[in-house]
Amino acid sequence: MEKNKLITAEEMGAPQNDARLMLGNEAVAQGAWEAGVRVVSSYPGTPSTEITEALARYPEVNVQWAPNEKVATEVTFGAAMAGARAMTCMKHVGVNVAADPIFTAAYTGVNGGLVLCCADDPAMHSSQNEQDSRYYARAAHIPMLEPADSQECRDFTKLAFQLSEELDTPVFIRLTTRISHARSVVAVGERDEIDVKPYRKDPMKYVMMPGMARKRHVQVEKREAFLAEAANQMPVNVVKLRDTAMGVITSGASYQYVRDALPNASTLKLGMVYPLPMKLIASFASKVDQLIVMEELEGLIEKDIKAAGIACEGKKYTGLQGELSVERIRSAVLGTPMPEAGPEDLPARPPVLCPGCPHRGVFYELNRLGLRVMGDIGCYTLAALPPLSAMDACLCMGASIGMAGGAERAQGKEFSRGTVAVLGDSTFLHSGITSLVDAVYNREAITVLILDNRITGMTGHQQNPASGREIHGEAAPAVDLEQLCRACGVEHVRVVDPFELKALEQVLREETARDAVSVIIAKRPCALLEKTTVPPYVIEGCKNCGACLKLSCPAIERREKQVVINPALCIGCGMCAQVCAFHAIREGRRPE
Ligand SMILES: Cc1ncc(C[n+]2csc(CCOP(=O)(O)OP(=O)(O)O)c2C)c(N)n1
Repeated sequence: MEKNKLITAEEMGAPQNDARLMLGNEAVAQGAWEAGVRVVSSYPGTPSTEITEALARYPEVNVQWAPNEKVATEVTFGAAMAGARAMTCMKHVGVNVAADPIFTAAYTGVNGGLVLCCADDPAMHSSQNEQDSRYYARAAHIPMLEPADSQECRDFTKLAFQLSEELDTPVFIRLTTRISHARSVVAVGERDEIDVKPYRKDPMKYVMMPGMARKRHVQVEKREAFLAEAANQMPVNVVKLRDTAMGVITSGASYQYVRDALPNASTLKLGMVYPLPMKLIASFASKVDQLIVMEELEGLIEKDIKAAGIACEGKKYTGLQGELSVERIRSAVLGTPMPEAGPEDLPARPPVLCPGCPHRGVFYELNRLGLRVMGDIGCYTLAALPPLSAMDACLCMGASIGMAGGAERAQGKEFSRGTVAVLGDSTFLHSGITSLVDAVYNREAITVLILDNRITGMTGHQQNPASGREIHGEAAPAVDLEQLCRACGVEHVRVVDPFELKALEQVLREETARDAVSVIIAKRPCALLEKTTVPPYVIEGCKNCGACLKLSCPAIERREKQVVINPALCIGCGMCAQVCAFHAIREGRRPE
């Protein structure tokens, strides 16, 4: 770790010969490509997914989907240890899954650069919580960079690889939804073809038994102290003195809001949010009359500044929840009234399962049979909403099976006769398998329903190990879910077509009645994956009983007093015809 080797402003910008309008996520991919990344392994998760998808378009990079974030991190760690620049990308909750290898990779360090890109989702646009990944950087003692626009996404990613190799550590890039999914102009450069470094056996560095790990921990502390000092000079942390009556310390998307809301305020924009440049902060604080910290989610930076004995305020203005905005900052700091919210009488438009979604019939039957549903994360979580209303709990990816098992231990086996654990194919492969093994091993009587729609639907159709294709769309070996469940020791495995409601009901009744673990695989491709050739259904002789509306199909509408099928939306799955007691719904005629 030679001090003079740390990055200069010119190096950060690199030679630039082209400018493009890019999503933050695309710019991260561009930066990684320019930095000579060779191996990328990720698990999809909004708002991070497009980074890996964009990287898959660069032929020089070996890009793969992994079954989960832990595997992805281990694969990229292995690649970095073996000398290649490598990167893994995930959403914030993915870091929880990957935390085990991440914490110890901070001890071993790397050979080729290793970048861990995590995208947080303040306001939970598509997440189950608002956790702040900056805590991970602190807890694992890993440096963290936070870009504030697409240009910085590209620049900071290049810098992250450089820092990783210079300092022998993984480096985090932290994004948030507004940085990942906003477009701005990016000056791009050429790819640096960085050679793969030689592989060197070095058990003292890479075998983390207590004796070795204790020595490496000393290195971690030294590295952190060095970087905390170097951070004071790093060009990613930028002071702009304007009116010195007010100074704002901020980073990422919050910086953009601050510039609009408080254009005259002096700013310290932190490009590195861990470790913090405390001397630079102290110097900035000494130049302004009032010091404010504007950060989304937790008040980490504010706490550290206060702990250093520097007076500042932050969370008193904004609280811990949701995204900041120009209006929110103006209102909190300047007392400007918040703009009026939109009209309150607008009808709510909750998201719904697509027309023809194979999950629909499953939840319709689960509701009808009055079964308790231990749910999971995927498109099917939407079935928690009325009228399907078929979910009792949803915690995190893969949790459904464990929750059903725990409930059985609390309530007894009889409880499992009225309970089903439901999860998708990607989620089962992500983190459901081990819980299934647990259920068999501990002689539970739970019923597991795997919704095998041959794709990772929720995050926008990524391939997975059961889909038979890899990230580039090429054929790949497909995990046989039926065989896999049998190999886990499940004796009762049934495969059903979720469009066949009667058969589905029968199988549900039989399998929930068992005294042993059983698995039902509801197998039918996602409605957006395979277009049906069936003509839209029509309603004739409707008795207006509303039974078909309980399917919650967007193609079935009540227009004034009449229930009709919208031919532009109907894909002809025929489930509505099955639930109509009056046989008033039938296949329409193919257009001439
Ligand atoms: C740990 C973690 N990683 C990633 C995600 C993002 N995510 C939400 S659902 C989902 C997968 C859904 O796929 P699948 O289980 O096949 O169900 P589908 O949406 O296709 O019905 C993913 C990757 C997440 N919520 N948590």
